[in-house]
Amino acid sequence: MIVKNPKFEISAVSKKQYPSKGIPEIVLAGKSNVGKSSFINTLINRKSLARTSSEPGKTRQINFYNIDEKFYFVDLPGYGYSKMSKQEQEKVGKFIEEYLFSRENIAKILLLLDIRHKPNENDKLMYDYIRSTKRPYLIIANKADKIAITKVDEAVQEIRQSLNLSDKEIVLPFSAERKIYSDSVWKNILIGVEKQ
Ligand SMILES: Nc1nc2c(ncn2[C@@H]2O[C@H](COP(=O)(O)OP(=O)(O)OP(=O)(O)O)[C@@H](O)[C@H]2O)c(=O)[nH]1
Ligand SMILES: [Mg+2]
Repeated sequence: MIVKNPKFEISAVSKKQYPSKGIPEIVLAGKSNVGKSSFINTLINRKSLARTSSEPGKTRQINFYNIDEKFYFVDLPGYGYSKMSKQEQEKVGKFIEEYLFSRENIAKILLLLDIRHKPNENDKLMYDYIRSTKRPYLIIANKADKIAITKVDEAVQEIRQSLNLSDKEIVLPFSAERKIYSDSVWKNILIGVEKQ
């Protein structure tokens, strides 16, 4: 898809701050530093609309990016960022849960994983949680530029096995750094937008 006019719309930490336009929402979930904000920038061809950092813990609120009035990319704070205080982690966890569980507009949840690593305990918890919301979801194996192209299929298979995925569940490789595999990712996102 060619995005013409992506805009940051609002940061939210509670329901009353969510946008009220009623357009579908494509949500980015995953551990800190896995590349959720970079993913958005890469797909929409903007260098830094979503704020990114090599330090984990950059995104601290729920950020809504309006994509040509067609849908929102919703950038969530990452989990597993140990430098955040326990109290702060709990607070962030609660508003993420509230959003994921109550928001009617969610068209699809994208769980980002690092293609180089097996999902850890937190990733597994998030995966289970996403399933429990009964929303459509898609797993993205990001940072595919970090491994040899000949190893990509194998790495995807390992992720599938460690999450015990069925044939119906989709895992797509991606690289926010090099913008490879973006066609199939766009296709899958747009199916979600249209279905909502
Ligand atoms: N090599 C490589 N680096 C990436 C890729 N995607 C993201 N990065 C890098 O990973 C770091 C973290 O990226 P962010 O997009 O800020 O990660 P995030 O998931 O939004 O992190 P939080 O906001 O802390 O939850 C940055 O230094 C990015 O440049 C990728 O596909 N390949
Ligand atoms: Mg971020």
